[in-house]
Amino acid sequence: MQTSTRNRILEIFTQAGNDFVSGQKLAQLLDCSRSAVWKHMEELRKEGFELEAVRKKGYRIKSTLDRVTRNEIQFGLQTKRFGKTIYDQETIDSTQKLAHRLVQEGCPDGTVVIAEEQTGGRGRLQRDWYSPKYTGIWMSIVLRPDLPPQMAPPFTLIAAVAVAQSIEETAGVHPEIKWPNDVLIGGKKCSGILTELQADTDRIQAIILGIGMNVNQTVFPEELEKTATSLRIESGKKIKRAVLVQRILEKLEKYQAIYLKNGFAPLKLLWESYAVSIGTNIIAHTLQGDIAGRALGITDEGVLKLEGNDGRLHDIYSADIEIVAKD
Ligand code: BTX
Repeated sequence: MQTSTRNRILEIFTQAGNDFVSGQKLAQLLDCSRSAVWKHMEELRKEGFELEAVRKKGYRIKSTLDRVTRNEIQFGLQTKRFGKTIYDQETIDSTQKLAHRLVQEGCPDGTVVIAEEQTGGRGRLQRDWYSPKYTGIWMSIVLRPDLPPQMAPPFTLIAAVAVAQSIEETAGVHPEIKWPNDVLIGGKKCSGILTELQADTDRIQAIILGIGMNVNQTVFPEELEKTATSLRIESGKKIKRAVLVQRILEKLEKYQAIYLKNGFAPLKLLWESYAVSIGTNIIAHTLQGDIAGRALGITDEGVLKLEGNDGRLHDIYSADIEIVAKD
């Protein structure tokens, strides 16, 4: 079956929600014969969709598993481009690595690489990212905006907003964003974002947004016990990961469009509503050394403004932020 037909069928069922769609209606919407509809449905069944077919009512797709497969994500996804191409894997070293390769092969804007488990998941500066099987979201999204490289940094902040909002809507807990790339609940990290770039001197080739999120874990290894948390621990609920992925993709598509049209300023307000480190005393651990002071805010370019304890103003482009005290 052609990808466009497949995506169209999934869109029709997404709109129908829990309702049945008759064979006749499908034939009409797809502009094909009833027997072609039947063939398409059989192909979907072979792909692993659980289909209910009831005489005189039609078809309905059931989604029951907590898996982050292409099928589970695309059924219910309300986007135009994001997540229309998905590479799903049971086990992978790092979704970032595969995404980088796909960029070289010319994959489209909004391509997603997702895995049930990563054996070599990584954070910034090649730090390890713990990615156990069937419990979290380990995905990379390829963005291909037509922009110069200096406009890339706000994408980390935009992704953090998309992640925080999706958590709020799905788990009903209030997350906070710690500049630039951590999403916390109650001071503990539940999600991290890794933004990587492939670019020429004047044009972005692709932004590869790596999103890691602890969703249904109930325990963590000793070294992360004090600093990490999951949505399940915080909300007491088991969360369907594919639904979270759908919300993140929908918001990212929307916010990328806003950024391309109006810049970062309108999104900055949204980011600030989740920001935990602004207005507090912090230590910025940068590659050039530590700077202690007060975080004043971020610029329209996503740069952190820090007033050092000696009164000097600093522009921080990249750092690990330690929150010292809240006023
Ligand atoms: P980061 O460098 O800000 O954070 C990494 C640090 O976070 C680690 O050194 C460790 O202390 C802590 N940590 C490791 N794993 C977890 C976890 N599961 N939960 C909470 N804390 C943890 C953050 O980097 C960016 C992480 C991006 C991960 C995604 S997953 C999909 C994609 N593929 C890939 O290899 N990386 C990205």
